[in-house]
Amino acid sequence: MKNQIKASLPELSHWINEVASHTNPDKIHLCDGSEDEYQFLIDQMKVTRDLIELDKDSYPNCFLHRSDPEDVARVEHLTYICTPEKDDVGSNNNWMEPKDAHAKMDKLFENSMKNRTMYIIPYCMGPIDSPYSRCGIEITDSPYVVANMKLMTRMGKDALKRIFKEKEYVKGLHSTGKLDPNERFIMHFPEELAIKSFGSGYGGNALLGKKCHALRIASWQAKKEGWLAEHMLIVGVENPEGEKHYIACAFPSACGKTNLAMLIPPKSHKGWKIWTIGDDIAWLHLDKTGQMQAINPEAGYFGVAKGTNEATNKNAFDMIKKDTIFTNVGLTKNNEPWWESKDIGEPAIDWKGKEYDSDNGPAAHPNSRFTVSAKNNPSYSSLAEASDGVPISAIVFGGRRKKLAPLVYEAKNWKHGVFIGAGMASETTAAATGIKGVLRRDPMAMLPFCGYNFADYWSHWISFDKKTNKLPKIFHINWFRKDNEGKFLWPGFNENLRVLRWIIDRCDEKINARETAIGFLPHASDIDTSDLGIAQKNIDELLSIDENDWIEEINSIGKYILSFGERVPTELINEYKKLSKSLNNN
Ligand code: OXD
Ligand code: MN
Repeated sequence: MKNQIKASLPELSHWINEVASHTNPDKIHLCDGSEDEYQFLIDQMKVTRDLIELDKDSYPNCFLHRSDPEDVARVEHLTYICTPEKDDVGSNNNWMEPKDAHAKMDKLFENSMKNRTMYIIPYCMGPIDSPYSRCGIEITDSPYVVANMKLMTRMGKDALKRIFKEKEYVKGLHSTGKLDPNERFIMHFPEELAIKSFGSGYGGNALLGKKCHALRIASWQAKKEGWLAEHMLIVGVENPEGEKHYIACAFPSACGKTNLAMLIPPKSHKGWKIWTIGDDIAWLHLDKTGQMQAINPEAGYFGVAKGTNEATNKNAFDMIKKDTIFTNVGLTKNNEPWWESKDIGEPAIDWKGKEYDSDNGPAAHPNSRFTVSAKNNPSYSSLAEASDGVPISAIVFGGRRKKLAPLVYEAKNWKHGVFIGAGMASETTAAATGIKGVLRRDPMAMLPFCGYNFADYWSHWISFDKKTNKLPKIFHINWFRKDNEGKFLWPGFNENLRVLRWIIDRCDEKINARETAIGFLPHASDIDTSDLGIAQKNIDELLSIDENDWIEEINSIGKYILSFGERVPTELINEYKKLSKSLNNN
C-alpha cells in the first residue's frame, strides 16, 4: 500500500515521510482497517497492559483501558484555532498565529515517537459513498487511538481509496507524548485542513476524526461551502402507522444525547419505534429540492458509561455487553465493568486500579466512557449508511437548566430559532476539565467545538432562511427542570418520547399551541401524560414561564450576543430587541 500511496498521492507520501523523520518512530504501520489488524492491536495492548480483558462470558471481546489519571476529559483551555486573523476565531476560541502554533507543536513532536510505532489511519467521516462525507488521515503513536478509530469511523482501505480519488483530506497528527498536562495542546489549522494534538490520549483530544475534524474543521468548511456541522444527535421516530420523522438535537456534552438517540418507547406506546442515526454529530445539507438532509459522520459511539443502566438506556446497556472498549470504569470481583448507577454488581477495583474504597471517590470516573460500533445498537438504523442522509423535520436545542426553561417550546420562525440556539445555556459536566455544575452559555451546544467566530457562525445559520422554504422547525427542550425541593419535575429518559410526539405533531401542523412572548408552548392536554402518574401541578410548572426571570434571561443573552461585536448579524440583534420588547410589554 505504501508504494500505492507514492504513486497515487505523492503529496501524502511526502507528508508521511516528513512526519516520520521528525518524530523518529521505530516502525510505521499503515492501517488497512481489517478485523485481523484490530485483533492484532488488541492482543498487543493486552501484553502491554494498555488493555485488560474483561470477563469473556458476560462481556465477550470487551476491554478496559485505564488512562493517566490526569488525562480524563477534553481540555478546552488547551484547545486552539490557528488562523492568520484573530478575529476569525472569535472570543469563543483560543487563538494562536499559525506560524507560532506550528513552531510550538513541531518542537513537542520532535522525536516523540522514538521506540514507538507510528500508525497511519486513513478514515472517512460519513458513509463511504456519500457526497456529504469527508476523509482524513490521522497519524498517531497510540494503538488505543487506532482501535477506537476503528470503532468510531470507516477506517482503512476504502477510505484510502476515496482519498486517492478526491485528493482532499484533513491531516491530523497526534502523539501522546509524556501525557504531561504542561505539554498538552490541541491545535487546529482550518485553512490548512490540519490538526496537531499532543500530550493526551483522551477521546475528544486524540480521536481526531471526532471533535477536531467532524466539528471544528468541518464547521469551518461548512461555512465556506453552505452546510452545517453540528453537535447533534439524529433520531428517527416511527409511529404505529409506520410514518417516520427524523429529529436533530443539539445538547451539550453529557446532557443525554445518547439516551435520547436510542430510547425505548414506554410500555404505553405500543407500535412506536425509535431508530438511531447518530448520537453526537450531524452534518446537515440542503438537497436539490431545499430539504435539509442529515448524515452522521461517525460509525460508533464514544458514550458516557456512568449512569447507563436498564432504565436510563437499555439499548446502550445491552449493546456494550460485547465488542466494547471501556475507559476508566471500575471492575467487579468477577472482572466485569462497573460504574456508578450501573445497578448490577458491586465495585471491587476503582478506575485507577486500586481496591475500591468509597472514601477515595467513585469507582468509575464521572467521565468514564465506552467505545462501540453503532451496529451493536439494537435501535441502529441502516439509514445511517444512506448516502443522501435522512430528511430532518425538526431541530431541537436544549440543556441542563434547573429553573426557567420550560419542558418544551417552539420558535416562532427560523430567525427566532437561531436566537434561541445562540442563547442556549447549560450546566457544565465532567466531559471537560474544569468546574462542574456551573451555568454557562453554550450556543447550539457548540461552545467547545465551533471552529470560527460565533458571530459569523450565527450569520451562517441565519443565511439558511433565504435558501429554502422547507427548513425544519426549531424547538427548545429542558428535561432537567427541578421543583423548589430540588426534585426533577419530569421523569425524562424513555418518557421523553412524549415530548418528541408533541414536536412531530407541531411539524405536521396537527395541533395548535399557546403563543407566548418566548415562543409556542404546548397546551398541557397536548402532551400525553396518561399513565405517567405525574401531578398536574408539575406539568403546569414545567410549562410555565416566569416573565421576570425571562426578562433577566433575555437581557443576559443580549449582553452575551452583543459581546461578539460588530460581526453579530443584525437579524439576531433584531430578534433580541423584539423579544425584549414583547416581554417588557406584557
Ligand atoms: C463527547 C463530548 O465526548 O461532547 O461527545 O465531550
Ligand atoms: Mn459530544
